[in-house]
Amino acid sequence: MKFVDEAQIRVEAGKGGRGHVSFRREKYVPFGGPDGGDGGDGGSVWAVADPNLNTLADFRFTQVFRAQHGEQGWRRNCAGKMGADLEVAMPLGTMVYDEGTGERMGELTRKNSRLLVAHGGWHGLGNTRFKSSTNRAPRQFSPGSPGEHRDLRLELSLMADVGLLGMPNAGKSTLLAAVSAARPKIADYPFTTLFPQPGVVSVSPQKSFVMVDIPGLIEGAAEGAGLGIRFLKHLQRTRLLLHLADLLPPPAAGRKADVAANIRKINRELKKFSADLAGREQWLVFNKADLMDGDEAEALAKRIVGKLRWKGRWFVISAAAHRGTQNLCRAAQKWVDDAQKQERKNEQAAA
Ligand SMILES: Nc1nc2c(ncn2[C@@H]2O[C@H](COP(=O)(O)OP(=O)(O)OP(=O)(O)O)[C@@H](O)[C@H]2O)c(=O)[nH]1
Ligand SMILES: [Mg+2]
Repeated sequence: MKFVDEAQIRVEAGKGGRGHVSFRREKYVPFGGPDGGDGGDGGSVWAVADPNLNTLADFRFTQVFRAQHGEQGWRRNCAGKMGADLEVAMPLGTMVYDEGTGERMGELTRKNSRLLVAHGGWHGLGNTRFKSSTNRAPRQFSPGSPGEHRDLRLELSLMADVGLLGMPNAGKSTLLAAVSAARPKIADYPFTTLFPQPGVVSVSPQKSFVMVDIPGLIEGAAEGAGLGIRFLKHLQRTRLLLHLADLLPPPAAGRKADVAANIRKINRELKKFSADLAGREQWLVFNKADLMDGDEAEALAKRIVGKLRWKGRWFVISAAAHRGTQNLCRAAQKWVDDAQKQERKNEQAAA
């Protein structure tokens, strides 16, 4: 399926049903009085988070969503039926904007989050409501009010705890495939991955986190080189970045590849996109260790870390041979859990 992370839709709530005008007509009851019932409220439109979706692609086909109108009132003081609400399923991480005012209406950050995007119209009143001591046979009623209509702009920024970052061919998709049920495309040419893909990493039956794979970055991406940097927005909500680096990259432009320089290049592009993201917790993950002897890979990684004066954590793995991947995921899970705990504490302190 094509990945789409922006969409425009129109939502129309139902209008309220109008009130009814009628009078009791029964045998032996003269001057029966008014008995017109109220209309029903119009249905509202809700945006609802659906964890099974991860793209806004469906909105290319359906763009208008209408909730039901309320029914009109009936005689014998029977109220009209309310219009049914309409729920529009959207992926977790969807931000909803009112296109007319530019106002941000909210975002769907949790499973089952619901956001009212168009309020249904109010019901009209039947003539019974207008009865008074001076007007015993009112013919007034009120029409229902119209439901809200809105043009919405939807923006998706995937909800993931851990983001993968790195040059094309570093093995990002191979890592995601090794540790989750996701099946991203893997190939030995650059820019195999064309859109972000999340996967759930289950470290134990009770513990899991979401990892997102994005297209590779190259020098000049901020200026549009390669696939650009717009996909970095899908890392914005992550708590941890895993920066994958190929330990044995092919020579570039006739010169011996320099892993440390590659890592610096990626981080420069990251900074151009967002200082916030550049400051996020980042671990270096040296991949393709299977192409060397065990000790050699470790020693090479150590030299690169030294050259970079890297203060953060680093790992040596082989995504293809599933070596070191479990250990990496367990460490990532612990980091995510601790970050979550800390966030909850901060929220409590603020409340
Ligand atoms: N030997 C070896 N090859 C690997 C390893 N991990 C990935 N590869 C190979 O490296 C190539 C690129 O892997 P991908 O996972 O597609 O790389 P990527 O980082 O997702 O690349 P893009 O999507 O283009 O950004 C493929 O041919 C993989 O089979 C590894 O641990 N060892
Ligand atoms: Mg890939």
